Amino acid sequence: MNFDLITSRFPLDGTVCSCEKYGNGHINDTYLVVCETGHRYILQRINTTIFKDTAMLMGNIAAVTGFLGKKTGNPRETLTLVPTKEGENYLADESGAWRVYEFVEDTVCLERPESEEDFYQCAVAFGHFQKLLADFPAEQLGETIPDFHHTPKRYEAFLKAVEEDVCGRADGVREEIEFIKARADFYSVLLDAHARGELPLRVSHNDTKCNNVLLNAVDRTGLCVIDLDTVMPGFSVTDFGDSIRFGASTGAEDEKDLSKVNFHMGLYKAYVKGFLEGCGGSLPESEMMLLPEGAKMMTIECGMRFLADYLQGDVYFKTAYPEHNLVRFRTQRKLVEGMEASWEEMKQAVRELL
Ligand code: ADP
Ligand code: GN1
Ligand code: MG
Repeated sequence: MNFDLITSRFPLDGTVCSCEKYGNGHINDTYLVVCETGHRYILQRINTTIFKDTAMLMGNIAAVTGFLGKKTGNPRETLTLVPTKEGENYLADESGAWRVYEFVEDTVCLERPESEEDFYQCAVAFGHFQKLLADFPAEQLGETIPDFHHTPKRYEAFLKAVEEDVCGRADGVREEIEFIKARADFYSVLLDAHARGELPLRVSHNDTKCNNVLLNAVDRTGLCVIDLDTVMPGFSVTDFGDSIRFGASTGAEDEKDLSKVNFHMGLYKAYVKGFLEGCGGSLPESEMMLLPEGAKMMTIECGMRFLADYLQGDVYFKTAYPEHNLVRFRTQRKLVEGMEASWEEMKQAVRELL
């Protein structure tokens, strides 16, 4: 990859001194670019296999960051795109599609919350993000990955992967497959609630891991929501749920030792509190009572996506070793079991905080 050539197409602040791999995302290739002036940028090669319509994707991001920038009035509170020298919001060349963001300085980005307070702060940031976008004209947004959190369709895709078994891996994971199949009745509960009018479509983030929010390094308060590739119409409760899936666990998403992975009620409650505060009372009670369903749905959905990818030969998520996606599935299963075991307490926690 000729990084000099790529960076030379953006109006950066001085000569580039270094360009190095950065972060732990599973989808895009992210680099930290440092200029001689000390000015830093995030350079990303967009995964165009997954995000097939780059122009639509970048149109969404430009619209959302422009809207948030005007609303917050603080450049550190939202991502700032750096257009190319030609004024385009991304660069397409033979090595791929590239975009540049201003690096938001003096922040921390956590792979896992280090305390309930950290997690609470992430929740406030994502809840607030939802509130800020409540009056965004949703019809302007394209669906960057159609049916991204349509769990029944994810389940169909999973069953297809089992049936096709292109790598001959299915026999080794029969028990895991059964775990997903045993919960088939659950997968439509959010869409059913939507059909009944209890769960409206909103503008949502759809990938609310805590490493997709930057905390202010000085006081560790939530500052800036990042990774906007999947901002599209969606449900509030799945935004909540994806955070719980990733953050309300005592172990990493790819922890091999399952004794270290447990659903953590204290973290869950801290997140419920922060999310409700961040939303600022903008969401009705009937919708909020589905937060636990959102948490379990995102966890089992992600589990089936990991297992399907394992069966398909690891074609979607970046993996570091052959069983990586299977290991990831198993942590999600453990979390689902934990949620099922404390279901009433999860519901009660929402009731108490409403
Ligand atoms: P992916 O879609 O692959 O997860 P992200 O957009 O989340 O990629 O970026 C990967 C990581 O890079 C983030 O987790 C964060 O640590 C860092 N990052 C991304 N954008 C910025 C930014 N503008 N300022 C500071 N850090 C950033
Ligand atoms: C991917 O891009 P990243 O690493 O934040 C994925 C999410 C999954 C997550 C699992 C576009 O998120 O849906 O929940 O990995 N993003 C996409 O860690 O598929
Ligand atoms: Mg990310």
